Amino acid sequence: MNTLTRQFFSRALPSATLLLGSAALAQQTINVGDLNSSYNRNIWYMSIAVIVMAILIFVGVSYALFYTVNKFREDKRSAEPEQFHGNNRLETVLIVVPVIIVTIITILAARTMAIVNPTPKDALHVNATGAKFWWAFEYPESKVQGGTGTVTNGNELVIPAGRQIAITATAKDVIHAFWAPNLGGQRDAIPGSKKTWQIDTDKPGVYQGNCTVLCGPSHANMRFKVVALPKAQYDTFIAAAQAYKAPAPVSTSEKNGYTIFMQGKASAGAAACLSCHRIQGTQAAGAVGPDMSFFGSRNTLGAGIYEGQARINHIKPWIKKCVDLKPGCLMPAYEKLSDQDLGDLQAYLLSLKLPENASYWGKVPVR
Ligand code: HEC
Ligand SMILES: [Cu+2]
Repeated sequence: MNTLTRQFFSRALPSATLLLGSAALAQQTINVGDLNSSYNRNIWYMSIAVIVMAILIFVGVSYALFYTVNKFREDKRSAEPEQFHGNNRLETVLIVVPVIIVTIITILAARTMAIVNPTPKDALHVNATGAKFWWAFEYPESKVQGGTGTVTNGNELVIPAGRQIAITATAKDVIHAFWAPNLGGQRDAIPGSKKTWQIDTDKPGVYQGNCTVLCGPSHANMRFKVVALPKAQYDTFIAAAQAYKAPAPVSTSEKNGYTIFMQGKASAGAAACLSCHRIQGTQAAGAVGPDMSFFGSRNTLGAGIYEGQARINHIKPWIKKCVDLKPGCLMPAYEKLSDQDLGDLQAYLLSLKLPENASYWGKVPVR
């Protein structure tokens, strides 16, 4: 058995958990049976009811079968059985019983949908927009202090634990789909359409999400993280994010990175990054690529394909030519920028940090 198969049997199967990731990438498990989410709980309770009914039916039918076979065994009754056509009573039973069963399942399903679908009044609203091959998460209720627009983050969705989150999904280019299995059901993100539904979890932690519609060559690389913080920590995060103004570049390296980001570098044929990326508190307001406002406080690169140290190691190669790291990546290559310039851009981007008490990584366990 190879490692992956062994892991599948030892970890994935017993807990109904699918294994995500490969040797090169950080491993994280996704679990559609995570009962810390009210959505998953409601579906699970309904499934139990249906499974119990199925077991009762199985036992009943098996009993009737064995009873009949035994009762009419040939050695007990050697005479030819009585011949008849039709049995109204039996036929009525065989119609009425399944109708009752199907009606009960229909009522259960309708009830579950009625519980799970309406948006609760006190839900926190988040807009999730899919684009090839990344996610924008925008908090329409959290206006930027003293500026225009609302708090936005790229590829990392921060939510409070213990509260319903109303996700409104849409897409910029083709159909994508939002799914964070531990937190609830999957929904399509369709250009020109807005769909709202709920996710939630009682348990603070970092959860895995993915685009689940084949949207192009990097569909499987269109990942995201959901970081569920305890309420007080979430409040600190969102308040700091509203008040956030990108720190001014300090070192010479950061200053050069800042200049290239805002103005490009004509001698290296480099277009300014600000036309596609936003940094809150600067003139950069592009929305073609992920928001970079707190890039230094994030832990992923390329919509979740690199994490932690691997992420830092891949920032320069990413800027230089991201299609080499991610098939179909729509960010232009910056191959003519010198290694120094790439390092300076990296230094500037990593300096874009939330205040330490408001940063959200490392505060809750990865689930
Ligand atoms: C034409 C638009 C465009 C320009 C110009 C552009 N980018 Fe991007 N950038 C993108 C897109 C689109 C993505 C998302 C690609 C993906 O993940 O598939 C991206 C992603 C990134 C990421 C990864 C973000 C994350 O958290 O995953 C970094 C870092 C980045 N760009 C840096 C830069 C820098 C630095 C420049 C300027 C030198 C720049 N970009 C110029 C469109 C652009
Ligand atoms: Cu997608």
